[in-house]
Amino acid sequence: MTDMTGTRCGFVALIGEPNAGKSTLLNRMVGAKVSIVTHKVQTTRARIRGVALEGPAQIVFVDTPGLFRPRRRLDRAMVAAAWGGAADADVVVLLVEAHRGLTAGVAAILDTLRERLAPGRPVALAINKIDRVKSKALLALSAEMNAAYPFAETFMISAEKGHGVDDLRRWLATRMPAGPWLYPEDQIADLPMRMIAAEMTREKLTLRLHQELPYQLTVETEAWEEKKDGSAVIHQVVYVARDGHKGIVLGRRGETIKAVSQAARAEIEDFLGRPVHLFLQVKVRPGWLEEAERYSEMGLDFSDGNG
Ligand SMILES: Nc1nc2c(ncn2[C@@H]2O[C@H](COP(=O)(O)OP(=O)(O)OP(=O)(O)O)[C@@H](O)[C@H]2O)c(=O)[nH]1
Ligand SMILES: [Mg+2]
Repeated sequence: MTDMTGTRCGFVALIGEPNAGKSTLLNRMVGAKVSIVTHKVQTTRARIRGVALEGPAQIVFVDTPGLFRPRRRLDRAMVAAAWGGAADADVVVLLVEAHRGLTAGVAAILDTLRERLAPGRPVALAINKIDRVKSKALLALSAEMNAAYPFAETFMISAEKGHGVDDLRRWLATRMPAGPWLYPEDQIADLPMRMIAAEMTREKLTLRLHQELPYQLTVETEAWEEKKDGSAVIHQVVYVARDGHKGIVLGRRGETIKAVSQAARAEIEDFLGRPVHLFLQVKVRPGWLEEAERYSEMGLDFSDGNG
């Protein structure tokens, strides 16, 4: 048992524009893939907690959906979830892409931070993807960002390669309030396994499908059965909004869904460390983007999508 005197524990919200690298950073901090990552925008849909330890501190990282101007119900619910994560955090880390700099989207986030965040709540700047730019550009961007907002600290990182991530974690640890740890020492995520497994399948679908289609689908774990031999039998449903989408998800002779199923199964097996039998079913459900139950399955608040 760890000596629990002098422990610290708190929440760190990772916010930023879609594709900034928030989920990549969360996984890097936790040391395991608990949040899905793709090269496409709007991958993360809900708040995902990952737990990291740094000396006497337990840091609960909260990955959030990207912040952008929401148009549709799902957009609005995602953006509301992200701001909710920021409001509840002890420290906010704003991720900005080094090669894109202070975009209109980043400026809009800074405006909202000024309006919404409790005074005195520290916000750290993490300039991410530094592997993509020259160091001279980084200094200019850091100066520009710090002129625009009073950041508590600035870090230059590559979430993907790991540069600067340890420094950031150490600094965050010192900012955590004193208090007992919220999670057992060996816990790395706070998301039901059924949902993690559904997210892994959604990642494989997102990577394989083009354009708007990934936005128009959602994956739910319907049944999970533990077998005596230690394996798990998992049934998932892929909900699509249109008949035509079903054919695309299945692919010619079911090739697409088969490949997705194999890739997802491998990843779920890897995460669980035991054999998995994964069964995917595609269902057409035209109104799913307006169904409260689909939102709660994703971990979102349906009413946040109103207005
Ligand atoms: N070159 C480079 N690419 C990175 C880095 N960090 C993340 N990426 C890539 O950026 C893309 C987006 O990463 P995500 O972690 O999914 O971004 P996100 O901010 O969670 O995106 P949303 O969930 O859509 O808001 C992926 O293709 C990552 O591999 C980095 O440090 N360097
Ligand atoms: Mg993400």
